[in-house]
Amino acid sequence: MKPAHYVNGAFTVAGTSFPLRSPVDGSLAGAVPEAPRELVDEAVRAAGAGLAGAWGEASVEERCEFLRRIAGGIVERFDEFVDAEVADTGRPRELAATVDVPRAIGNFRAYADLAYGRPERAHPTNVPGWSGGGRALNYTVRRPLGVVAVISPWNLPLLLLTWKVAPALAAGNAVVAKPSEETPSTATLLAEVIDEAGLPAGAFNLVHGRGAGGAGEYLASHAGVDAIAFTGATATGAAIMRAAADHITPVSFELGGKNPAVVFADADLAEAVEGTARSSFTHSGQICLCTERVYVQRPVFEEFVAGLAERAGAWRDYGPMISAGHRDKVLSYYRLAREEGATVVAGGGVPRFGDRRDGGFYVEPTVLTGLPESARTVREEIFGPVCHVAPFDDEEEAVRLANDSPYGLAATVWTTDLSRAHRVAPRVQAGIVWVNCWNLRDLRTPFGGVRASGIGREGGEYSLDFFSEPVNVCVRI
Ligand code: NAD
Ligand code: 6OD
Repeated sequence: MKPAHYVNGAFTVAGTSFPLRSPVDGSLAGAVPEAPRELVDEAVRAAGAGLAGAWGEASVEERCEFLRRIAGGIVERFDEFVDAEVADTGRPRELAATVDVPRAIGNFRAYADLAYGRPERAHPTNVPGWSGGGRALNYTVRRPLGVVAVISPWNLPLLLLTWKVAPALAAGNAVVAKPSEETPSTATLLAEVIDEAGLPAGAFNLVHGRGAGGAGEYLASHAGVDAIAFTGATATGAAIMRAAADHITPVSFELGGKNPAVVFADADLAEAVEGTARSSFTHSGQICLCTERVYVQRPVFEEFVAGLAERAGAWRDYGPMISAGHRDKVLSYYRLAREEGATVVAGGGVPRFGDRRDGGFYVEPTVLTGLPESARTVREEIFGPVCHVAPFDDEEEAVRLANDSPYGLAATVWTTDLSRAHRVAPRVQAGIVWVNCWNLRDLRTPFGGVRASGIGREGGEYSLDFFSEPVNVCVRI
């Protein structure tokens, strides 16, 4: 798959390019075109023209039909999408085939259903007051925001891109997407599928390139962009917010996390160990929802740590870090943890496979203990297959520790005490709290974080709310 831009219904590789490396063995895997400013301008112009033309005139029924066609197009080219996602990220094939690509299909189907079934509101009015009061019918219609920039990360490239593109299109916006420079391939395939689905020119545009100093930064500060939906690092969110400030551009932000898991002594321990291993090591910890802080009630602390260390040691078929740079960042935290006084109970280094993967960007699943809560390793997002486990004594302490973070994206509570689950879960300061499970997703539910983990909520009607604005019409009757 050769990455290409898609602007105003045409593919191009205009501009310079930079090399793409396979995270599996570090080999040269291709080249990513960097969209020059003129091409970003053209994409934004095309999106605006699309809104003024056929795409803007499409009814909600027609838009939803396009979304279903896009879902069908991904189904038809399922294996190509899986291959491309595996090639860019090195993730296990099973993950791409059971999570990433099915979720992309699910995202388009879900928003076709949700947008089509969405009611508008009416308020029959009979009030005294200004202008003599009187009877009126108020009704509220939602109109699209306009040209939406979608800027997405490398960790779940297709899933997170379509999670924004689908509701943005469903609500009637035109999109200019800028995927991560590390993972351009499935975005290009998506553009092909959208082209084959016959969306009017300008409705969807794709520009590749870097973030800071590249196409991403230029797009975020563009006067022609009416809203920005961004998923990525908190520091990048801050930079985008500054760029958006000049034009008062609304933003929806899904940012970083340092997610806690709280394991009570009454939990099904085997389930809690297995669930925590999954939540810390799946996709080598490169999911924003992954657990990096684990708090375990003291009576079961030793047994839990031993169980988790065993699972970490036995963890197989894991993918690499996305890049040499990210591998180095994660390894720098493995070193820092030791300097800060951690006990490394599992992992902590680089695995040796005896095959081409030894040239790749792998790190070992790692379990740490013994650090104070003030340690940088416990406070900063690492985004690798690593967690720190600490003991606690009672419910109050567990809630305090879980909430002692600048972030607040997701949390997991393990307990068999139903009352405790309902007491603790709402007190955890995170946008998503799972009880006795992790990453169990229903696309209608609100998704997002508090504090440094984001602004706003996506998912179901929450996404449709962000990607549209209500207009009230008051008719005297
Ligand atoms: P990143 O912030 O480095 O990059 C994300 C995207 O932003 C890329 O497309 C990049 O090119 C672009 N970008 C970078 N700098 C930019 C700038 N100044 N202006 C405009 N665009 C810019 O993030 P990443 O390394 O790709 O992803 C990992 C991070 O994303 C982690 O912090 C992770 O927690 C977070 N994340 C959060 C969620 C969530 O739902 N909360 C989901 C996935 C990832
Ligand atoms: O499941 C989702 O909808 C979602 N947005 C997941 C985000 C994962 C972050 O890496």
